[in-house]
Amino acid sequence: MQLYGYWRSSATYRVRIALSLKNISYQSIEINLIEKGGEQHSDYFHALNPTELVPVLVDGGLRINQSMVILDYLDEHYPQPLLVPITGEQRYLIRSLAQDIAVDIHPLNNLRVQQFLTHQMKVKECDKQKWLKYWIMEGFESLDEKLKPLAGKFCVGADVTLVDVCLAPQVYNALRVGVDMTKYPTLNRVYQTLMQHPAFIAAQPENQTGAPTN
Ligand SMILES: N[C@@H](CCC(=O)N[C@@H](CS)C(=O)NCC(=O)O)C(=O)O
Repeated sequence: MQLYGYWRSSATYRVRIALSLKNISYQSIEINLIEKGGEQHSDYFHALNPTELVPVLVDGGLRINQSMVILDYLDEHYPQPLLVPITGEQRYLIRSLAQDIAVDIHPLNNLRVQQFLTHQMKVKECDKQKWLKYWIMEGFESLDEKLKPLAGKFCVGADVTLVDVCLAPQVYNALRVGVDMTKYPTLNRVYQTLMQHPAFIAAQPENQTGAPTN
């Protein structure tokens, strides 16, 4: 199994967490999103995913992009531990909370959106930072409210679910742009717990090849 991704990409980070939780061995292939204009735009990567976004998972003859679909694939083929229960109403809740992050928050902060704001819209750096923070804070406010009655040790109860897999990378992004996580006590508490979990530690951006060492 090969994972094409980037150490700082939050969508790749989601997949790394799942691979690590499920103890799946894989080869990590770095696509540097920053240097030389971004390797995601190279002919080599374009042939793999014409959308020019990471991650892409290759397993034998199968090639999947979209991190949430990759996570579905991993849950189906490597069910220990499951990120989404197979039966019961809670699976819909877990999926919708995960999508609150992956579909409604994350895309507004993506690199290509930031690059468009800077180069095409001529938005000043301080206003771009305002944009990044605003959309994360807007999403975190309602997410914190939703998780308050649901959270146990993790986002939904006592076990790690797909919501935690999406939360950790999004909080990582939030901290990078200076969001004050104390405003979101439930998210903050669960994030602190996740950062002690061995599978999450192994998947952290700073623990990947390609990350700066200092
Ligand atoms: N919906 C996609 C989003 C993928 C995505 O946005 N990837 C980012 C990194 S987190 C990327 O490759 N950005 C490159 C760019 O914007 O040029 C997924 O979940 O896989």
